[in-house]
Formats: sequence, C-alpha cells, structure tokens
Amino acid sequence: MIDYAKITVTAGSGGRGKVGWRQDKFVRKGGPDGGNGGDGGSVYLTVDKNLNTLKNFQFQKKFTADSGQMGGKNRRTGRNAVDLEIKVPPGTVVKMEGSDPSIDLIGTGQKILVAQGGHGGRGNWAFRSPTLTTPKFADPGEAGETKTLALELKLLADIGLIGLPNAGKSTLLSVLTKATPKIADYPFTTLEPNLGVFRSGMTRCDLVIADIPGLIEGASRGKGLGIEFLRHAERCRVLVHLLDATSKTIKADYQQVRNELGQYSPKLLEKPEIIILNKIDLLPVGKIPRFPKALAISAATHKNLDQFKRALAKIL
Ligand SMILES: Nc1nc2c(ncn2[C@@H]2O[C@H](COP(=O)(O)OP(=O)(O)OP(=O)(O)O)[C@@H](O)[C@H]2O)c(=O)[nH]1
Ligand SMILES: [Mg+2]
Repeated sequence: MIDYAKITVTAGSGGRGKVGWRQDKFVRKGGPDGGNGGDGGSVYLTVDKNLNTLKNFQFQKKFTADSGQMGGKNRRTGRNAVDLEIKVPPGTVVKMEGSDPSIDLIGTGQKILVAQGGHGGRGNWAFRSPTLTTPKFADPGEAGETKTLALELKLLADIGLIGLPNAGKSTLLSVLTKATPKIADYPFTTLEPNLGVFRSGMTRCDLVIADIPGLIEGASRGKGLGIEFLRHAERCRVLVHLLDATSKTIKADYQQVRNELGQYSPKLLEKPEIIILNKIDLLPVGKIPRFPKALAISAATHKNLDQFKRALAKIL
C-alpha cells in the first residue's frame, strides 16, 4: 500500500499584460489599448472517496496549473486559467513546506487551496494617466506559487471489524469502546464506518477500532455497500472477522466474505485476522459449532470477551 508521497505543485502564472495601440482608420494615434492578462490557475487538493491509496503519486510528482492568457487588444482581458484539482483519498494528511500545522483531508468533497495562481499583469491601457498618456509598457504576469507537499495516508484503524450484515460488528464495537453505533436486528444498519477507541489494558495502548458496514456477495463488484466496506478494510492493520454462530452456513458465510476480500485485492487476504463466532449466548453450550481457529464469544453477554481482548493485544 502506497501511503506516503512528496509532490511539488506549481500554480499558473498570470498572463502578461499587453502593450497595444488602438488602430482605427479614422483616429490617428489611437492611444494605448492593451488589456490585462488573465489569472493563472490555482492548485487545490480535493478528497475523492473512490481513492484509497496514494499510488497515483508514485510516478507523477510534479503538478503544474496552466498560466493565464495574455491580455488582448481593445483592452480585452486574457482568459483566466482553469484551476488544477488534485484528487487524494479520504484520510490524507497534508503537510505543506513552511507552514506548521498539517491539514487532515477527511470528508468527501473537501477541498483546500495549496498554491495560489498569479494575478494577470496589467496591460498598458491600465497604466495611462494624465501625465502618462502613452505608456509603452505593461506588467508581466505574477508568478504562481510553488509548494512542496508531503502527503501521508493515515490508517483508518488498527482493527477493522468485518463480516456479513447482522453479525454483531456494531454491538462488539459498542462493548469494547465508548462508541454508540446504531444496532438493530436487520442487515445494513451500519452505513458508514464507526470508529471507537479501545484502551487495551494489556498493551497499555489505545487502539482504534472501525466497525465497517456489512458485506454481501458481489460486494467487490460494487453490490450493496460492499465497495465502501472493502476500501475501508484495506486501511486497517488487523481484521476481525465476525461470524454469526447461529447461522446454518457458517463455513459458507466465512468463505463468502473471504472471496469478496480476495476479489477486491489479494493483499486483503494476507492481513492478520482474528475469527470470531459471535452470539453463542443463543446456543446451548453443547451446540456451539466448531470452526477452525475461531474464538467463540457473545458480544451481548460479554462471554469470552477477555479472551478476545487478549487475542487483540497479542496480534497487535
Ligand atoms: N443474542 C445476541 N445478539 C447479538 C449479539 N451481538 C449482536 N446481536 C444482535 O444482532 C443484531 C445485529 O447486530 P449489529 O451489531 O447491528 O450487527 P452488524 O454486524 O453491525 O450489522 P450491520 O451493521 O447491518 O452490518 C442486533 O439485534 C444485535 O442486538 C450477541 O452476542 N448475542
Ligand atoms: Mg452495524
């Protein structure tokens, strides 16, 4: 995963002002008429939720906006250049050279100015005055700003809770952290990831846990909320895969989610994983199904929760 990039952005210069003279067959010595140059394009960073790495910046590291157009005859102002928008994934932290605080780009559509375009130069018409009726000069355009930016993509969370809808992901988040996600007995309750901080007594560190929207078959092709889910999963260090212990098809449930992970990105399958069989309070003790490597818990009654916390501490 490409999560760091250093880029240079240069805004466009303002267009030159024009030195021009009015030409009219009926007017001799028509006087100055050179127009102002247009403004150079500025450079912005915008958040695009369809991105999830900084890999676009692996090869292209220089970005330059267009310059403004030169001023025209007849006092015509040159065209302003179009601004350049550089897309970055949500969770990108931007540090601009020479300015202290870094800026978090989180919300979709969020947009910040990183290099201001230069103003267009004044044409000779703008310089005329009672004492200077025929200025033979004009301003060059102002140069656009150049900035070096360090971009860093923050992890969404240390731990991502994944699984089919209704497996109990939000419930588990609510018992491990102070987060209060919406919990309900129908699928797709969670529409956006919820984050919570888990104070691990064992490792004495704070771990961010993300409860990620449920996943269905076809998610890797964009079904349901799937693509969102997968994108977020990619930005977690460890995945906790929740299975509903009362399901009649646990193996298939597990495989279905793994298939979607793999189809989206094989790297997702290599992430450290903890498998959880949840809702065991609904089953008689002898009827708890076996699943390789899985830890059986109940988010509702907190059964085996300590064991789970230990597993988390260990894996991290
Ligand atoms: N009995 C029992 N019910 C549980 C347990 N964990 C969750 N539930 C219930 O299962 C239902 C779904 O729980 P959620 O936490 O909303 O499930 P989710 O995985 O976040 O679901 P989506 O957001 O739709 O993907 C709710 O009615 C919960 O109360 C558990 O350990 N035992
Ligand atoms: Mg949920």
